[in-house]
Amino acid sequence: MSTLRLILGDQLSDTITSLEHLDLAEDTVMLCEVREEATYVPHHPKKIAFLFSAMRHFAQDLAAWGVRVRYVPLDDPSNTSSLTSEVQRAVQQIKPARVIVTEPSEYRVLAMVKAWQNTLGLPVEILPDTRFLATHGDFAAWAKDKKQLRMEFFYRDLRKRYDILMEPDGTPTGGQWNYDKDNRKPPKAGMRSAPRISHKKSTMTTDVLALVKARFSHHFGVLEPFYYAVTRQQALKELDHFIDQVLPHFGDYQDAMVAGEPYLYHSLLSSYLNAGLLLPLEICQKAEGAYRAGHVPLNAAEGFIRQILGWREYIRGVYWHLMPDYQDRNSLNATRSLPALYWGHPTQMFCMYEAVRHTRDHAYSHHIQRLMITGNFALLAGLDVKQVQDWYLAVYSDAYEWVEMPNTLGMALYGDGGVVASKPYAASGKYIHRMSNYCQHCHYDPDVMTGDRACPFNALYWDFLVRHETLFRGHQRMPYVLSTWDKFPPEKQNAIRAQAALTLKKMDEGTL
Ligand code: FAD
Ligand code: DLZ
Ligand code: SF4
Repeated sequence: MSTLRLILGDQLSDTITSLEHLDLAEDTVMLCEVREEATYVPHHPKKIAFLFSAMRHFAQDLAAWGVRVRYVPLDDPSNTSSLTSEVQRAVQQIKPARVIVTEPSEYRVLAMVKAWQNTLGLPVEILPDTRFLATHGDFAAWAKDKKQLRMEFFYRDLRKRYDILMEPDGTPTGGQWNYDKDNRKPPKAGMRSAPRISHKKSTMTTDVLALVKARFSHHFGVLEPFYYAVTRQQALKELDHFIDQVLPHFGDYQDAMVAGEPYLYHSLLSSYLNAGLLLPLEICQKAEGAYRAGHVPLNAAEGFIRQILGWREYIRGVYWHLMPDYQDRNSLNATRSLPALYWGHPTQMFCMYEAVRHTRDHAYSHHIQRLMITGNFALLAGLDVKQVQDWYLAVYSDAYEWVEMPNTLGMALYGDGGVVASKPYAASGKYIHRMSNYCQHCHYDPDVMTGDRACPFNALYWDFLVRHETLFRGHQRMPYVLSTWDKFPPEKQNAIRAQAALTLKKMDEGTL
């Protein structure tokens, strides 16, 4: 039966289910670069270039294996600009008997694909995405009857199921499930990022860079230099480099931040993983292999594996379990407009400047910058949850709604009321001072609460807790923090709240 098989931009894996039972004589595999997907939020130019170049290289490989490929570049004059209209156009021209697609990773795109059966007038088969390690059914079965969802227990089940860092007697390797207490070291003086590899640009990538420059230069973010891997072979090189050179230090400095060092010991693998160039199980198995070979300490291997086998799968589980209602949550009623400093408007807050600068230059910042700098600031300032989510979705090369939304709405903004985070990740300047060397470069002082030099995080932290005190006084893990506030004399409380109001005013005016 002649089949049109659609591969979406984040489905670039040769094991993707939509390629199973491919008939080389009858079938056509289709990929399309469309304006609608590149602009529904203004994606970072590096992200668009990465995805388009990776899509083109993937299509080239398929064609080399003898597959009939229909590739629609963005600048093809007949390109109709949306996934739906491109599939429609292909069906009219090729006249297949059916369309096959692996389930899109985002609810929005799944809803689009589900409508095709009616609009196209032919069968549209949606296959499961088997690249993830837990199915939607697995997550739903695990979540059923649980009062509170917690990643740790979901992760332990997956460790057992996939036999990762497990001993033959069923106990976790090293006797513990979790080595986080070893993984929160502040940076050492003079600490630098591990050396990184870069990749030679093919003509295909050079063409894509010219296209992205011509069409999307007005989006926030710097396009060149462009050093991303764009093929599976290159992504595998990134993985091997990380395991050999970087992973040994990953655990210790997972939460550290250093001025001028965007990467430290993080893997930079999320963009490749989320687009399908790498698979989660192969990454976890390589990390475990490095530990078993004595090359990597257990706290680093376990800490890293937990991010992928634990957090990544759990986050996806939450998204699909709670969508579509999840997207409308705003449990703290956060509605203040996103300030211009998120788009690079000058600020005297060095930590925010640094996190936004890394984002602009690399379409990347590491987890603690996302959570404890830009995320923490948005939480404390009460920034609009949708605007903040759109920002995270646009600016990071690894961002797709299924992973961005629970991380932003749930983990960073506590907007899901505590599904992802057991308590808000709210912190004052003290935390940032401890975990980074940012404050020594800053106009503000992390030890000062009020006045011109006061670190904005300090007053905003207390103001946030007090704004939501009714909720937090009834929260299992928050009342002890408010008991400190209760001990402040009224004049100190008033001064802090006045400082917070001034800080928000300056933020809105663009003078913070
Ligand atoms: P490493 O620190 O090296 O971690 C290894 C891998 O673990 C990552 O590549 C990633 O695949 C996985 N991982 C780690 N933490 C998480 C997590 N919380 N959720 C899911 N996977 C995780 N990650 C995305 O992939 N896409 C996003 O759009 C995204 N948005 C985020 C928004 C906010 C507000 C926050 C706080 C976190 C977000 N994350 C997102 C999670 C995390 O910050 C990134 O996965 C990580 O920074 C990617 O860099 P890395 O590959 O160097 O990760
Ligand atoms: C993010 C993105 C971009 C920028 N461009 C395309 C594209 O041109 N074609 C495509 O198939 N996918 C693209 N994507 C990914 C989609 O927006 C979306 O995240 C995936 O289809 C998963 O649902
Ligand atoms: Fe950030 Fe405050 Fe430190 Fe400045 S003093 S870098 S604003 S935490």
